[in-house]
Amino acid sequence: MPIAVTRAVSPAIARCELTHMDRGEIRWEVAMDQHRRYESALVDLGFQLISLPAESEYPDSVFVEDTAIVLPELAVLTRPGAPSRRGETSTVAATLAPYRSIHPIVEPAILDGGDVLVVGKSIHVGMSARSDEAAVEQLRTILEPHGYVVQGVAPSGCLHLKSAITQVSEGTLLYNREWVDGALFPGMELIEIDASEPFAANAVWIPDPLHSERESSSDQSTVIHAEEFPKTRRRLEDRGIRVIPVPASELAKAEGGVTCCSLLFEN
Ligand code: CIR
Repeated sequence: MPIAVTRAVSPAIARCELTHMDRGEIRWEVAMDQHRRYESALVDLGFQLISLPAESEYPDSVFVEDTAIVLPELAVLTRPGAPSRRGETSTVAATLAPYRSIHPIVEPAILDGGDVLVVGKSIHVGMSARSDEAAVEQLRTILEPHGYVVQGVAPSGCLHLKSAITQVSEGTLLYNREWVDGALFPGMELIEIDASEPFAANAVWIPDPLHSERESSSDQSTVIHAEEFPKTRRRLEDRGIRVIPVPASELAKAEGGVTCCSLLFEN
């Protein structure tokens, strides 16, 4: 059964890291409610949910994506770029240990999972303020023996690479041309977000066979996407992609998108 690791929203979320946004009021109850609906969407898609308890000492700990990269062969434990987030990884390591061997990124390298876009055996790493060339080197050492090719790409104007571009079907990426150069992803079809929805490039792709347990298997690709972006949603649907919209406005104020809130993998 496919597994989704999530973590409840920290009661300290109001003290989250912010890079490109001004601080607005984040209502914890609303964020929790939206997060539960995100978890329900994953369960409805056939995932076994491992929902970790909230961590009051780590404001950003709901964004579990940043702490690990889980591949079929192993898991990489990150060393988050924000010092306030480094302590988030230990409970994630313990959670993943029954399923994968754990390979940590070590000092002085920094890496946030939100910067790591895995497309088949190609791993694109955003050279953002949160991830660096030293991490790319360490990833190469860990992953090249398993046939992966790791390369750095430079997004601009956004927090992470996956704020700018995510995979939405086997051969298709959804992207914001203002934040990343689509030409860096040759061989992939590209869907542009609607320009009025700059944060809409972040979608959670549910690849087969991950969702085939409960769903009747079909060629149609499925993504979870923030319901606040209807124009981009229409673009996805026009390309035959099935979109499961979830409310994600409250954690967006913490610069979090839908991919940030889970780690998905096959058992
Ligand atoms: C941070 O700045 O680390 C959090 N406030 C937001 C992290 C979002 N994570 C992600 O895009 N993967």
